[in-house]
Amino acid sequence: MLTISTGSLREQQHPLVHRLADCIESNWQRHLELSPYQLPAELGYVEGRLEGEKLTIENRCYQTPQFRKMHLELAKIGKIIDILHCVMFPRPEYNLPIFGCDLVAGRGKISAAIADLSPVNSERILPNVYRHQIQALPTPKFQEHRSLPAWADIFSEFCLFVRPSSEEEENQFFNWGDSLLEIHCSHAADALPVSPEQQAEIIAGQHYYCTKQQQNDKTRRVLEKAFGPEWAERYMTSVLFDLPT
Ligand code: BLA
Repeated sequence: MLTISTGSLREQQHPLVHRLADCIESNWQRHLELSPYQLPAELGYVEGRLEGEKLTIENRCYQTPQFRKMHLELAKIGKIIDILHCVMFPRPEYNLPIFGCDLVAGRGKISAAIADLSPVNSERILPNVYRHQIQALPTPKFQEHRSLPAWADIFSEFCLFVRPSSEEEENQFFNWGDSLLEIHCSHAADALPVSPEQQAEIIAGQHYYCTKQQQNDKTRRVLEKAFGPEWAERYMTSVLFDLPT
């Protein structure tokens, strides 16, 4: 069994980023058989400068029998911005949604918190077992829901995108993310492979998901400013949202 050693960057980050990073890894360890996933060399730990501030990126990446790539990325820009980015890409042999989560904290306050299980099958609808379990969760209540940009038609009807306004709301987001992971990892652990026709549809669905996520200009801008446009393009297409083969 591969044990995850907890990193150091999260200790300097917003408490919700730190807690959620630990929670994601603990769900992974509890339910799945992890092996290492090799990111392109030199992109595991990256340092750059953005407007005079140091930008640090720390990547953790694993694979399992059900997931081709499970990626947790933590990034810090000086004392100004903390980011948590997480995506679990299933192997196309399984009809499993893509778990995605992004947390952006600016000057100590979370400005964007998003978590979803996004369907990539041809109907673009979550399997019934998922829907029932998500519907049975306590509905989290937030003062400020944020609206999704135009590229974001990939998310499910359960997608939560908020600006938490208190510690209580941060806890609700944390619990929601933990519950999605618990549901997802426990189903994935006993998933059965689908037919080759369905696999082809799932590959197409994952392609669509990745090409849409690559259109997030807010992510791109941060990376471009620190590392230049070519580096940002390579990072977005080979580390954050690489297409399945
Ligand atoms: C928004 N993502 C953002 C924002 C920044 C980043 C700065 C704007 C925050 C705000 O409006 O308050 C930056 N996110 C990053 C960077 C990385 C990152 C630099 O992950 C990585 C190095 N983004 C994802 C995933 C999802 C996602 C997996 O990476 C969802 C599952 C969503 N991020 C997402 C969305 C927005 C966002 C929907 C809002 C975009 C908008 O309002 O235009």
